[in-house]
Amino acid sequence: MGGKAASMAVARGSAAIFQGLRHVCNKNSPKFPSLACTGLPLRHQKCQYASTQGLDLEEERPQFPGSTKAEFTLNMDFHLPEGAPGIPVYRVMDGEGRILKSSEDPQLSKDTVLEMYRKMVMLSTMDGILYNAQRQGRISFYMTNYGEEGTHIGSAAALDPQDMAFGQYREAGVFLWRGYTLDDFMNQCFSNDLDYNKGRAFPVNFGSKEHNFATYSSPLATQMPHAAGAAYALKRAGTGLCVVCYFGDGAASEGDAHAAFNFAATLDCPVIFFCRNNGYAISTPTTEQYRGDGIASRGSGYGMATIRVDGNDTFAVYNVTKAAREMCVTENRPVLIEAMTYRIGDHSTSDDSSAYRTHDEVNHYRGNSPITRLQRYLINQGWWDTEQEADYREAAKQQVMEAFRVGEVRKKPPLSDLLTDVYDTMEPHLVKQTQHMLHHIRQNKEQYPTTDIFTEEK
Ligand SMILES: Cc1ncc(C[n+]2csc(CCOP(=O)(O)OP(=O)(O)O)c2C)c(N)n1
Ligand SMILES: [Mg+2]
Repeated sequence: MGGKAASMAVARGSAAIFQGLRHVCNKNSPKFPSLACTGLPLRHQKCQYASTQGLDLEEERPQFPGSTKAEFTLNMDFHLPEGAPGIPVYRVMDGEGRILKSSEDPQLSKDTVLEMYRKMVMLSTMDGILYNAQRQGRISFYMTNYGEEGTHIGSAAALDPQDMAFGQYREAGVFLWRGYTLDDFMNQCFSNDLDYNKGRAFPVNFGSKEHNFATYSSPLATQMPHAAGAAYALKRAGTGLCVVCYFGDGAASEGDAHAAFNFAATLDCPVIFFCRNNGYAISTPTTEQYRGDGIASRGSGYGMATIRVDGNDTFAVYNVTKAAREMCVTENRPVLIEAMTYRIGDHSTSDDSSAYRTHDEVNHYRGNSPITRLQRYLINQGWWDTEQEADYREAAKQQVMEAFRVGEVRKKPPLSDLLTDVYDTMEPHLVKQTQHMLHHIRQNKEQYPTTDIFTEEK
């Protein structure tokens, strides 16, 4: 008998022994009426009958430190994920903007819902203008948020503005909700002297201390362990605040995502991991990214409370984020939200998505966008009409264009800021690079309209 066959036989033998014990214990013996053997797994049974037979059932409990919940089984059943039902998608409104169950209506005031809607339209308007500005060569890069406005505004509105936010790059609506102004967006995209990043990051790398939003970092998922750490710090400080950490379906494949989930779960960190599952990581569709049921299916593996939500239903996103926040701050535990949505725009201005998906597919989602759905709700309520819609869209365009005009013509940040804030005293290799740079700039001054060339040249 080969080694494998032999071990199978041993396994079958021990299975038979366990089966026997189970069988004996399940007998309702008239001799022992107090017998508590009701078919419960062996480890739950203090079986008098067994003990009279000299059988120590305690011995048969799984004693492995790796799982404190497991029970023995006599059935060799592999857990096949394809056999499990899909994790349901929570929603509040249907596509026509009708509330499906009154108990789920978040009962937001007219003013609040109008503010949410206006911010979503403003975001989309800004996206259109900055996308075209890149096409005209006026900014170097841009990423639109089309289709994901509901995930941004729905979640942001449910949080405390003091909750620390970490993002990936496609969360401009959260900034907008928190009061980051159109000027702030423009200053960053034009890298001018009012940019909070001092011109050191390319467009879309927003961040603001004032708005409790950590600056984006281009390498995917690096924000996730930072978010877990920040949540741990907030817990230790007893602030009653939580952290929200946005990330994409693609970023969830990074090792940092695993590290963040596991740290947050084992250290009981009050962090909401908010996955924007928009169907793509640039050109890679989710069908090629993973074999499990989305990102939500990973939550219980880490021991996290998890929910999946219709990301195009702004009220559903609001409800789950509000409830997740409550769990985070009252129970000190991480929560995973997977918001199902669709990236309507190209990945970025460096992408042409018609190379890997059809116009029909995109148009299907465009017709069911979160903006359309919330607009239908507003119209159903009698709070909005087509005239107000046209007026607001025009006003939004004017506001964005005005901020654009102002931001575009401002000078660049002082070059003296370029190499500061990292080292206390400048490293020799940076001194050398600075000299090279100054030489180059002196020779090409007209190309560098900064507020100073270098401090000595002011
Ligand atoms: C570590 C790392 N690997 C690869 C990239 C290149 N990259 C930038 S965005 C992106 C796709 C991310 O997709 P997803 O997380 O789903 O976010 P989405 O763009 O869909 O919002 C990739 C692969 C990167 N920035 N960092
Ligand atoms: Mg994605």
